[in-house]
Amino acid sequence: MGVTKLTIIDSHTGGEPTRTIVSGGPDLGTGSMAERKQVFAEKFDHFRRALVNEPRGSDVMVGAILCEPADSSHAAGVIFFNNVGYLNMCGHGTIGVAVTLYHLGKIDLGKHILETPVGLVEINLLEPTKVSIENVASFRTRKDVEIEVPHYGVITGDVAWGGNWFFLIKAHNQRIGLDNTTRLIDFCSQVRDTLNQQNITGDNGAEIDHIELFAEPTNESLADSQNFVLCPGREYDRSPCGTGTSAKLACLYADGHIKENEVWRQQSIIGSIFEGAVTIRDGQIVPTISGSAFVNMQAEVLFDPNDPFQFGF
Ligand code: PYC
Repeated sequence: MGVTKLTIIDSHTGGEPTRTIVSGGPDLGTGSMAERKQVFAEKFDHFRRALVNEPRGSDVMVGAILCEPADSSHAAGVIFFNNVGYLNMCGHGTIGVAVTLYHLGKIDLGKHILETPVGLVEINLLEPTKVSIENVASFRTRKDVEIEVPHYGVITGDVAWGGNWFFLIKAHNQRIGLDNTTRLIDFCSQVRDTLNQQNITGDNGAEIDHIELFAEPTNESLADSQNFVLCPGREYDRSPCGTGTSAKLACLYADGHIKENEVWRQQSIIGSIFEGAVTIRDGQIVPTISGSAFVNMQAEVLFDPNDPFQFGF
């Protein structure tokens, strides 16, 4: 019986997993990563479901597919996805992909360019497990937006882009803690639903699909802030979220709370930390995010045509 095989490498970045398809994935053509993301979604969505959804995956899994870059001087192209769809960019995922490429012997320590659906990202592999990424330019589009959230009252937040669209909330009366995630997920989901209902969006009507809450860090000598990030779907980021930290840095810089090259340490709900800073280039805020990732599994995925759930559910 014919069984198709593909190879994946799993890694985690500050506790958040990335499952990278390194061979045997679908042929997405030779266009830009934005075009190939479209092809993936339209023709090969069953690969996404198979890799990150049950029974092989779980709701928390973020997937990545390595592609031949459109420009051969770049290290690779990458498209990120999760249990409900596709991500524009993914900071923890980029750090995971960087250590995966090193593990495969495809890159050396030092700087390399990755192509993503939203533009070029520079990865700097400082050590085999320590990576700094220069993200796409990040910016805030709206400050102090007030929304009335059912059961929770009036909530104020900022709309910002860090490679994905975020609603960032400082005052929320929620306790950030691993024993409180059910309530945090409910609160953030209600915020996201309210933004959708009120047609509060990112640029060009883009859905704000990530909600980010901030609190004091558990230890001020280790971090400047702790966050909770609800990702598209109903799972939360175990890492401090690279695109969320980028959006935060854009807000901090716009408010004059950080200067160029000043380090901001963002702690996740599980205590992992990213360090971030911004530089200003051609008037744009360009964030750099640093963190660690570890490769923790390599596997061959088997598709058995007799298995009714071979492509997940
Ligand atoms: O690190 O940017 C990130 C991210 C987005 C969704 C999950 N992680």
